[in-house]
Amino acid sequence: MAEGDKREGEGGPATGVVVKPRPKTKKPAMYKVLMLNDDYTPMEFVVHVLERFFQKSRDEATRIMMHVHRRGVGVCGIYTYEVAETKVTQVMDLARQNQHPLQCTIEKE
Ligand code: TYC
Repeated sequence: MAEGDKREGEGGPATGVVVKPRPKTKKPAMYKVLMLNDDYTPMEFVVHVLERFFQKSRDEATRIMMHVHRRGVGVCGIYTYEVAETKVTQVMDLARQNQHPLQCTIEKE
C-alpha cells in the first residue's frame, strides 16, 4: 500500500479514542508459603525459622507461630514460585536436621 493511502473503517482503534497503553510485562504468579502445626516441633524452633528464613521480627515471628499453633496453618510469606520453593526446602532441611516434624507447603495465591 502506497504511503498516504490509508483506509478508514475496519481494523485499528477509531480516530480520537484514547487507548490506555498496556505494559507488555506481566506480574509473576505469587505463591504463599504455609506453615503447618504439629504436636512436637518446639515453639522456639518455629520462631527461629520465621526469623531466619522469612525475615520476621521476633514479635511478628511469635505472632505467626501462635496463629499456626492455634489455627493449624498460617502464612509465612508470599513469593514468586522459585523463591517460595527455596524457602520450603530451607525450612524442611533445617527441621529434618533437628529431627522436628515441622511441615511447610506452597499454595498458589
Ligand atoms: N504446636 C507446637 C507445640 O505446641 C508448636 C508449633 C507451632 C509447631 C507452629 C509447628 O508450625 C508450627 N510445641
